[in-house]
Amino acid sequence: MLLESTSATVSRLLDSRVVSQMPLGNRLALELVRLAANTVWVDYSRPRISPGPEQLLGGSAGGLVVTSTKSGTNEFRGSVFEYFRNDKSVPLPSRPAAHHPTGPACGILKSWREDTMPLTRREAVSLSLGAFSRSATAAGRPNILWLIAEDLSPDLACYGNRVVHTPNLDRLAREGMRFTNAFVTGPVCSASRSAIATGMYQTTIGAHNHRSHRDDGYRLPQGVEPFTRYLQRAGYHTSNVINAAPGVRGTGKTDFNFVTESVFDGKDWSERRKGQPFYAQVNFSETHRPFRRSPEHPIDPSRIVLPPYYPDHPSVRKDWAMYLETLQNLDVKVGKVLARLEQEGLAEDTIVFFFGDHGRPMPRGKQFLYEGGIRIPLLVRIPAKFRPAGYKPGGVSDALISAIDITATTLKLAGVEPPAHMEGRVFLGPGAQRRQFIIAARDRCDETVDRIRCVRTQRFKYIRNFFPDRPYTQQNVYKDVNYPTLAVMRQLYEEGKLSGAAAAFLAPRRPAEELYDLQADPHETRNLAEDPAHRRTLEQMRAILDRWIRETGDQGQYPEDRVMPWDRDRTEVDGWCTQSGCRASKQAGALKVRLSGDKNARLERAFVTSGGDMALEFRARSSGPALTGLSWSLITDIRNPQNRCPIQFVADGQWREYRIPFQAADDLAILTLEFAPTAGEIEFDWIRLKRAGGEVIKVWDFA
Ligand SMILES: [Ca+2]
Ligand SMILES: [Ca+2]
Repeated sequence: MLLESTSATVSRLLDSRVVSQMPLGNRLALELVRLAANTVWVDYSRPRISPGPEQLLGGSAGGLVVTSTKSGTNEFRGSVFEYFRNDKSVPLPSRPAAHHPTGPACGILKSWREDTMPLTRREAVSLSLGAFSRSATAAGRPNILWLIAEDLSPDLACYGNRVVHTPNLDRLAREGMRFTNAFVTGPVCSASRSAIATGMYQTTIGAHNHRSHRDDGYRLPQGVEPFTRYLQRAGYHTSNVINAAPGVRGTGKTDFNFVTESVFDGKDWSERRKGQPFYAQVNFSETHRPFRRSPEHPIDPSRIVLPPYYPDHPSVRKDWAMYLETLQNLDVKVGKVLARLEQEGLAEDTIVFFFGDHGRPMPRGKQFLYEGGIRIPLLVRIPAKFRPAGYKPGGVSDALISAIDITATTLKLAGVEPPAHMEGRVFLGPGAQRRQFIIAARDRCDETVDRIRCVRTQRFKYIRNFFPDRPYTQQNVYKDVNYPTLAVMRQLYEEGKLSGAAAAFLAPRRPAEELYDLQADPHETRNLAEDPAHRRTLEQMRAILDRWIRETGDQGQYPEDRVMPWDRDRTEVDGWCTQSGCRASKQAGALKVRLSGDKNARLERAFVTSGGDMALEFRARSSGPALTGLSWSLITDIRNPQNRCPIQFVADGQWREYRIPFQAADDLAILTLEFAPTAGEIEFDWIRLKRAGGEVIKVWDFA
């Protein structure tokens, strides 16, 4: 309670740089010191009241200013405190006995309330005196349905995209409310979904490294559980729906990065008892790569408006058009699920949430903390009898919302008080809170070790790169053989043809800090971190992040102690990638592939070029395993290549040259060499891609 208004003050400073200083009773001040536990608080306007550790003072002022509120009211009537930290003298925290906060650390979690402020008295009254509380009891409890899309940014027509055709989602937006500033806490499936499932930052619960806990029995911190358990205890039937509607199959995906049981009661709301309210979620696969065409509404690549941080290249336009066509397929399926609700007479009893699990699978999207990675569509349709005051069908809200707030709000709408430790905030109905900022975190994704954090307010985004010596585009096989746009960017960068923000994204290093003014620069292309005019904003954002890291016990500050078994085979040599069953290395001027005998072993290279008659040539040798075939993905069928031809390989240990002619009917995107399931080694001296007329497109000589 006492710490709740920090961000409000920070925000006021950001807005006006005026700080009010009003008297505050000693009791309240001392309580503030006590709550702050290991931190040092200094009275801004009067002599120090901190309990003594002045030796920690010094260095630069963190710039975080705390105003306390008077308990029980929503007015700001406090003194102003300034928080100092000596960056140089505070040692890095040692690894705790457990990887996650338990016991006393949970107390710290409970005190973390800085990201929100209470609504003003008038706002609170207007929301809580609405029809919600009365009708929730009079008309029974609402059913709640989550429609969860993969890898989706707000690229729907109702969010302003003029090329895409999304009538069902647009209708949901008209009948519900559309939120324009919703963000996930992590830009990758398992981290984000673990956070949403618990209402906790993935960094708090140790779920931050992508799929790190699939096989190690990792449990959630004491007291933290999937939010569906609260609904189950309140009498709800919970399901992760598979047969969602005719022709619509939910994936049933959870992708939780922890071990748990009894998250769902079943696989469909039809399994509930008579009269029992339900919570259900449908997980759609569509917008995850590989993309699929939408024959009913083909999208003309020439009409695409590309973000300015991509090169305007025909293949990039085609890749983006495929993403939007896939999104149209998602829209059709969402329409069918909503139609089922109506046919079953449930539409007027069911609150529907639609959102993405993180942003679009494109460079600077998924796995990054730019808007493309963390900003998601969020539509919430509440039937008339459950609508809280202030909720307007067809309305649009630019309130800052974190995906973990969807969790807390769902509980609240179901009449369940979110538990005190939950970091998500209620954003609709009684007890609604307004965020002053959201925080997002990215840690290891697949084989790619990274740590990035961001703070985003309505106007600014602050990004901290903990590994500035590594490129944004360090090796990540998943992205390198799935994103043709990334392949195009790599190729153009190599040729010196990339400029501006696109070139910065491919650079060998990155800045330690980034600051963007999203009002002036919504695509985050002008880093203001070094701009003296924004020095104070930078310091304030830094301080917010520092405090969040400390208070939530951000687990990303501790290195991981093992390599995930499924990441070991992800290797890359000059862009030639392996994922399972083999490893690539460069030795004596050759690419050497060591095969384990796995039947899925492949060597893949993303290379984007216009289609036509061409040939892959290579010089190779092996005294055991054989190459069996070449397949080539076009930009329209990535990961589902329709084209393959066999290779007559001679495994006699001698160097031999091979030539495999093939025809690419559209832009070539990925070349895949397939191996027989035999353990051993194959070496490639060089590989060449040529046009049928003899023009050499690309040579890899592994020098
Ligand atoms: Ca996803
Ligand atoms: Ca060579």
